[in-house]
Amino acid sequence: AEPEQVEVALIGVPFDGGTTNRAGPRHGPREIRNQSSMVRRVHHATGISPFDLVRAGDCGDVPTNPLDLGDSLDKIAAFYRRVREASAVPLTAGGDHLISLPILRGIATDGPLGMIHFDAHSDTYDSFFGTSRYNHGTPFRRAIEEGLLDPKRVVQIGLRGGISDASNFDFAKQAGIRLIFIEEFEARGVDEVMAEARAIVGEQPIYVSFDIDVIDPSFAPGTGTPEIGGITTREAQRLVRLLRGLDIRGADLVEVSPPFDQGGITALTGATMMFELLCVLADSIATRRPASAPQTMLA
Ligand code: NNH
Ligand code: MN
Ligand code: MN
Ligand code: MN
Repeated sequence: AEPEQVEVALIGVPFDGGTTNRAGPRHGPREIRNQSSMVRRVHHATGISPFDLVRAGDCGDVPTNPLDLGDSLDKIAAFYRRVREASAVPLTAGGDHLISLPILRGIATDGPLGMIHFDAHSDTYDSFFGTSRYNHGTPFRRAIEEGLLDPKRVVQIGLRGGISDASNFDFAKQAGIRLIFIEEFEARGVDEVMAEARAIVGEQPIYVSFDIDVIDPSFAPGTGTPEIGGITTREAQRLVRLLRGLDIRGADLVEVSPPFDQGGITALTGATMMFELLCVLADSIATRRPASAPQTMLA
């Protein structure tokens, strides 16, 4: 589909990141698509199909340039600007988490967004892999510096990696991000954590970023930086379902790395979580849409 034809644009960004060309997350969108036929089309929790609520269509992969990081970021941002101009909401399969930066450059055109970010890592390093400022581990530092995110409306949930170099957490805390480490998550539980997250982001527009490595490697081994002691798939589903009602302007599911996957389990987990995100996005769009707008199905 073209972005102009849909309300939810499903998009693949097959991109590995900047410094390394080690093939990994670039294969994520393909394997997530391969698994998506396994994913049920009617939501267990609501009994409603998102495809009955919104026009959602696969807009294909954004072409990137493995040999030129800056060119890749420009191509991604330009594609999402077009999606934004078409008033479609992008739901992205990654790809290295760095892709969230050019996605935000494309869609945060009316001022900074809030964000609910599920991840084992904060991804707020100043640089990673030597000196590069545009790389794996850095997207949300850059997004805050560029005014794409309002850090006081950002919540990170599930953190447990990168403890040996705490500099990224220092930045995140000073910026005003609410960091919820896995120990606090375990102590308080899904519902209480999400009630707080919803209160922090409020009713203003937000972005949702879901790094597959927030889930325990027993359910999602196929990722570049697995961290034990993660959340279960059942907790992940409940977390995403509790986004319902928020004003979500875009979402991504990143860091599925098929070369490290076991029997496609990570791609299945990723495809299922994308379906959960689609259900929430469809509900968000349908409840905000003027009653007169036409609805046609395009699955
Ligand atoms: N592994 C690094 C850390 O310790 C950078 C982040 N890596 C990620 N982020 N996979 O999601 O924080
Ligand atoms: Mn992570
Ligand atoms: Mn990440
Ligand atoms: Mn990651």
